[in-house]
Parts: sequence; C-alpha cells; structure tokens
Amino acid sequence: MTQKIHTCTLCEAACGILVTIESNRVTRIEGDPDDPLSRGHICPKAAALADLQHDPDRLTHPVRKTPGGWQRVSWDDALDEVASRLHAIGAEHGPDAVATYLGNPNVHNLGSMLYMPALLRTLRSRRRYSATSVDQLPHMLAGLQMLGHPLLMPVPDVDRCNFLLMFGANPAVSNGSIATAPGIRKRLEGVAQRGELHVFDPRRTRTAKLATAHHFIRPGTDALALLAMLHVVFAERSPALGHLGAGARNLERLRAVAERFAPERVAAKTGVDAQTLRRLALTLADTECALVYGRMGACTQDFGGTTGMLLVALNAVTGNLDAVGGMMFTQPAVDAIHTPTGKPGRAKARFGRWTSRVRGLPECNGELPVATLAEDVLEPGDDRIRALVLWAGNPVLSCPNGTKLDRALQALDFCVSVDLYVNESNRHADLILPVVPPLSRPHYDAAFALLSVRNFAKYVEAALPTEGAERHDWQIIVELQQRLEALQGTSRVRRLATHAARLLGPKGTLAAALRAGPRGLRSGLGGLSLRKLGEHPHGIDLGPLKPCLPERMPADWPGIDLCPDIYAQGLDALEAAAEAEAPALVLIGRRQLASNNSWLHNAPRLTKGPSRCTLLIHPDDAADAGISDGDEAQVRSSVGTVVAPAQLTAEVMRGVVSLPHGYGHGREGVGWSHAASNPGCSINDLTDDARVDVVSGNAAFSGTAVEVSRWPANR
Ligand SMILES: Nc1nc2c(c(=O)[nH]1)N[C@H]1C(S)=C(S)[C@@H](COP(=O)(O)OP(=O)(O)OC[C@H]3O[C@@H](n4cnc5c(=O)[nH]c(N)nc54)[C@H](O)[C@@H]3O)O[C@H]1N2
Ligand SMILES: Nc1nc2c(c(=O)[nH]1)N[C@H]1C(S)=C(S)[C@@H](COP(=O)(O)OP(=O)(O)OC[C@H]3O[C@@H](n4cnc5c(=O)[nH]c(N)nc54)[C@H](O)[C@@H]3O)O[C@H]1N2
Ligand code: SF4
Ligand SMILES: [Mo]
Repeated sequence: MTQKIHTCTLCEAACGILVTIESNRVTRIEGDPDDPLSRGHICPKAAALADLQHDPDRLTHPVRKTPGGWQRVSWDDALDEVASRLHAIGAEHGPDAVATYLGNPNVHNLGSMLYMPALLRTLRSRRRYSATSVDQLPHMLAGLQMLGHPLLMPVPDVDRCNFLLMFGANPAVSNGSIATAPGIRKRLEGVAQRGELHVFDPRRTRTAKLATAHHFIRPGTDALALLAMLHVVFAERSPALGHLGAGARNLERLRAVAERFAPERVAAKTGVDAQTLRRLALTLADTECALVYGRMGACTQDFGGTTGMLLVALNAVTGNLDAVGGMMFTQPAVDAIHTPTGKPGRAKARFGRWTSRVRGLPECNGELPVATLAEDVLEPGDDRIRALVLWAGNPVLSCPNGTKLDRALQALDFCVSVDLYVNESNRHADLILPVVPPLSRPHYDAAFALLSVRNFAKYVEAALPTEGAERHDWQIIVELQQRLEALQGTSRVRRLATHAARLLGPKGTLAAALRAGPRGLRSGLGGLSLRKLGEHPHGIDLGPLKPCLPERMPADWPGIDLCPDIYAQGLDALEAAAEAEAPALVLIGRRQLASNNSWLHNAPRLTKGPSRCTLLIHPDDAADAGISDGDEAQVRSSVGTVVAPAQLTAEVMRGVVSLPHGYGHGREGVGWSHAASNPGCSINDLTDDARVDVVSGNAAFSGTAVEVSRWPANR
C-alpha cells in the first residue's frame, strides 16, 4: 500500500489530495491536511478520480470509426492519418478549413497548457473555438479592454473581505470560479460573520442560503442593477480610484451612462427594489474591504460582456479594485502575463482582428465565439469548416443549440477527438485518441495559480501508471505537430525547437518556466525551482495577494479604461432592453455538487438515487401549466423541445425555470454506459445559438424564453 500526494484537477479549487493505492488500484482519496491552500478540504467529486482511473468504459487504445463500429488502430497509424488528413484539407481549402475546439479540461492539464499553443500555431487556422465563449469570455474581454491583458481578471479576496455582493455565482456548489479558494463555503461564511454577503440570483441557491441576504434578480438584468449602483455612487460619493487614478480614462463617459439608470428606473425590470440597490451601492463605497463579484450566471446572458465591464468599473470607482479585501490580482510563479525578462510586455491588439464566417462575430484573443461553430460548418460555401480537432470537449452538450452542433459534426469531412471517452460529440469523429486519466499525470496548476485567492505553487508527480496504451495530451500534441511540420516543410529551426520541447517534456519546460519566472532566478539563487517544489510536495504558500497595478498592466497601457469604446453598442442595446417587455417564462441553468459539466455521470457513486436532471419550477407557474410535482414536463424553446420531471419549488422566482447542464446522454453510440442508463435531457437542446452577447459574442444561456406544459398532454 502506498499513499501519493496529488492535486484534484476536476474543478478550479485545486484541492490537495492523498491517494491510497493498493496493487495499482486506488482504494481511498482523502483531503491533504498539509496542503497550504486547501488544508484537507475536498468535495464528493474527488472520489470520482478513482472511478475515472478504473472505468471500463474509458478508452485505452486509439480507435477508428468503421461501418462495423470502433476499431482499434496503432498509434502510428492513427497519428499519421490525422496529420495527413488535416494537412490535405488545409492544403486544398486553406488552413481555416480546419477548426479546433478546446474543452474546459485543457486548462486543468499541465501538458495541454504548455504545449497546445504551439500546435495551434502549426495548424495556422483562425477558426479556433473553446469553452471560453460559453463561460468567462466577458471577464477576459474586460481585462483586455480595461487593463490591457485578457488574463488580468481580478479575484475576490474572500478571506479579508467584509462586504461582498455576488451576482450569478453559486460557489457553495461550484466550489468557486475565477476564485481558486478551496473550502470556499467556509470562507464565505466568514464574510457573512464578519460583515455582509449578498447574493443576487434568480434561484435561492445553497450560496444564497448561507448569505446575509438573498435578492431575487430577473435573469439577464445584472447589467441594469450594476448601472443603478454606479448611478448612486456617482450621485452621492466621489469616485475613489486611488492609485488607479493615474492615466484612468473614460470616467466621465461611465458617469454619463450611469446617470441614465437610476435605481427606480431598473427596479421593476430587475426585480430588485430601488432602496436595496441604493443601500448596497453606498455600503460598497463606504466599507473597507468590500467587493462586487460576478460569474457564470452574470456572463452567459444577453448583456454578459457589458456586465463583465461594469463589474470591474464598479469595483474601481468604489476603491475596491486592486485593494486588500477587494478584487485583486495574483502574481504567480509561472506568469503568462509578464515576459520572461520580468518586464511587462506591450499591449497587443487581440479583439476583432477577424470575424466568424456567417455572422461576422469578432475574434477575441485568437478565438471565435463557439455559438458560430455550427453555422460555419453547415452553411454551404467554399470557405466552410471541413475538419475539426476536438480536444477535451463535448460541445454537443455544452454549447448552445446542441442539436444543430450534432448535425454540424456529422457534416464534417474529418474529425479527430482527443478524449477519455466516446462522448455525445466525438461519437461522430473519424478517430479518437485516448489520454491518460488525471491521477496518471504530473500536475502543476499553471492556470489556476493565476486565479487564486492566495499565491501558491505546487508540483506533483503522477500518482500511478496506466495499464492501457493511452498517451499524455502533450505527447499527442507534439506527435501531431512534428508530423504536420514535416508535411508542411517547416524550417529546420522550427522543427528543432519542437524536437527540443519534446525532449524537455512538461516537467523540463515547467522547470525552465519557474526559473525564468518572477519568483525564480530573479529572486536570487534561493528563488523558486522545481527542485524546491520537490522538497515541498504539499505545495508552497506564496502569501496573500498584494496590490500590483499598474505594474502588471502592459508597459504601454496608459491606465484603466473605465468605459472602453467597444461597449457602446452593448450599452445602447441595454437602454432599449430596459424598456422592453420580458418573456413570461425563461430558463436558467444550474450546477450540482456531485457533477462536473458533462463528464462525471459515468461514476456510479456520484449518480446514486433518482435523476437530478429535473425542471425546477415555481408552484404558481406549475399550477398555470397544470403540472404537479413529479409530472413529466415538456419544455419548448425557439430551437427545440425536451422532457424532464418537474420539481416544484419556490426556490426559483416566478417566471423562471431551471435545468442543469451536462445531461442528455441518451444519444445513440455514446460510450459511457452508466451515464446513458440515466441519461436526462440536455438544456442546450433548448438554448439558442442565435442568442449571444452583442459585445463579446459569448453565448447567452440565461433567460432563454420557454413554454412549459404537461407531457404527454392528454394524460
Ligand atoms: N446551458 C449551459 N451550458 C453550459 C454551461 C452552463 O452553465 N449552462 N457551462 C459552460 C461551461 S462553464 C463550460 S466550462 C463548458 C464545458 O464544456 P466542454 O469543455 O465542451 O465539456 P465538458 O463537459 O467539460 O467535457 C470535457 C470532455 O473532456 C474529456 N476530458 C476530461 N479530461 C481530459 C483531459 O485531461 N484530456 C482530454 N483530452 N480530455 C479530457 C471528458 O471525457 C469530456 O468528454 O460547458 C458550458 N456549457
Ligand atoms: N459541482 C460542480 N462544480 C463545478 C462545475 C460543475 O459542473 N459542477 N463546473 C465548473 C465550471 S466549468 C465553472 S465555469 C464553474 C462555474 O461556477 P459558478 O460561476 O459559481 O456558476 P454556477 O454554479 O453555474 O452558478 C451560476 C448561478 O447564476 C445563477 N443565474 C443564472 N442566470 C442568472 C442571471 O441572469 N443573473 C444572475 N445574477 N444569476 C443568474 C444561477 O441560478 C446559478 O446559481 O463551476 C465549476 N465547478
Ligand atoms: S472542490 Fe472537489 S472537485 Fe474541486 S478540486 Fe476540490 S475535491 Fe476536486
Ligand atoms: Mo466553465
């Protein structure tokens, strides 16, 4: 029996875990009390790491689709075929004919984080998509437009904050997002004990229940509530930009916009009374260590982009941006923001350099909004997308209008997927390349050290080997890259660089990045190194966050832009929406503690009991529709229809229904047999790919107009 120190990579909390192994089988996973950040905390999902490891449904060999089903192929054959097909399609139709979709697990994977950018460059396609545009794109766009870098996303300093306003997040269940704070539930209880925690959500969630107060807010109206708070702050206090004042731009423009949105104007539309908005705005301005934080629910809606900008602006003008106890910025050991010399680089144009094919939506940070992927495949034309590299993603369940995406995937000339399973999306692939499961990978959190409530660094070796022929994501990346470079006739220098990266591996690359990083050799010989991390296998706490602007902004960035030009269209649309009539019934999503997006439903211990894929509906709305608790309810939207058992609860607002996302495993040919035995329905068969935020192109999931009726109707 051995016990290995590891990190759970399932969500952003990055909890330290101890993995007990007997005869190559995981027999126990517990929280690591010596991890300086998580201090023993874990959630029920951590146990699923063992299920992933030993799941008989997990792919262990590359497979090729044949008329008789999936057939095993050798790695060499598979990789040769992928490279030659992608190259041929690119050569005939141009590199943009090959699209990529990167799913969420890539950011939880050290190898992908370090190696994927080079493969994307080699592919030379501007048709890059990822889960970013069904998630945090508004935060990245705000970072880029306001502070000069998309990764300058502020993190709530929950441990020192005394007054916290939260919009559209449920960290008691999600364990926190853009807020790596293991055990965040306790940390939030601390805020409520020290001061006040207010949650704005159309549903009274677990987080709302531990808050000082919960405020029902109508879906898609967060931007209006934030503007009303800005209105109050501008009217009754002076902006407190502090050290952010130097070089600050467009304060007057922000003031002029906010002037139009008095709390009384937005109260009916948002469902939040004017008095509450006034009081909270003033307390936010007057309290030391206060902040306003917004996440998923605030991002994936009609005005998600504008909301992202207003969140940063409201924190800034109340003196709570880059301030202790407010919204702060990290200074990680491997720093994707600063250049290797330690100097901030220059600001780069990273928005609107090209647009999507059919709808002309802008690129951001090299990516196009994924809501345009299906149409850019399906719409006839020489410039359509013909091939897709689908890496650690399940867009059929996770992106708007999954049914249409399902059709688009079938219409491709070629698709390769790199994944652990045959999922709802890659069942249409020509080849699937299997990767090692999380416990068989070494890990260093390159992504979430950038978004953590304390600076930290931790490196763990793989906890156990795999028994099949799976490869690491980074190995597959390099293998494909080398083959593509050979076919493209890439220069010797570039090919040597790829070869060197291959020899170095993630461990060697990480070692170099740590030494070159701000806490490496620049801090002297005693600075951070991989060896030092090896001496501290539970991780190293690098201390609380410190104010670090403007130094972390690009060298040529003049200062914070409080209301960048690109938001003008969003603000105009918001003005119109403020007076428009809302649909009678709208749909929102939800997350569940024992689930993770679309891919943990094959773990029996996480899926015990009755289906959790239920439609939450207010009893009065249910009565209007003639639905009783437990009845099957049919839900219809502009793009599709699903059926789910109704669960009557006054936890949701009147006029709002909720379905979880990530279900819908009943599609033919999916490889996760347990998940398919209790499939549920997919919320994204209802969400409409035509609905995107006008500024960023982020998918607008929240507030999808629906009709609900009893099913079958004539029972
Ligand atoms: N309606 C609605 N839709 C949503 C959301 C919502 O709240 N509401 N949430 C959105 C959000 S925030 C996100 S992040 C997206 C997620 O959307 P996606 O990233 O598209 O989907 P996942 O469900 O995370 O699927 C991940 C896939 O990666 C595989 N995988 C896991 N680990 C690895 C690995 O290390 N390497 C490789 N190669 N494969 C791996 C899994 O087997 C699985 O098939 O969904 C979005 N969709
Ligand atoms: N257990 C579990 N944990 C997870 C995941 C998971 O699937 N399961 N996924 C992980 C991922 S990829 C992410 S990105 C994070 C996301 O983590 P969070 O950002 O915390 O997201 P959610 O838990 O989806 O909470 C969003 C909340 O917004 C509310 N909401 C919906 N529409 C609106 C609106 O218009 N306005 C307002 N104010 N609220 C609204 C919803 O009711 C919901 O309570 O969670 C991560 N952690
Ligand atoms: S909160 Fe749960 S899923 Fe997230 S890292 Fe910790 S143990 Fe893993
Ligand atoms: Mo996400």
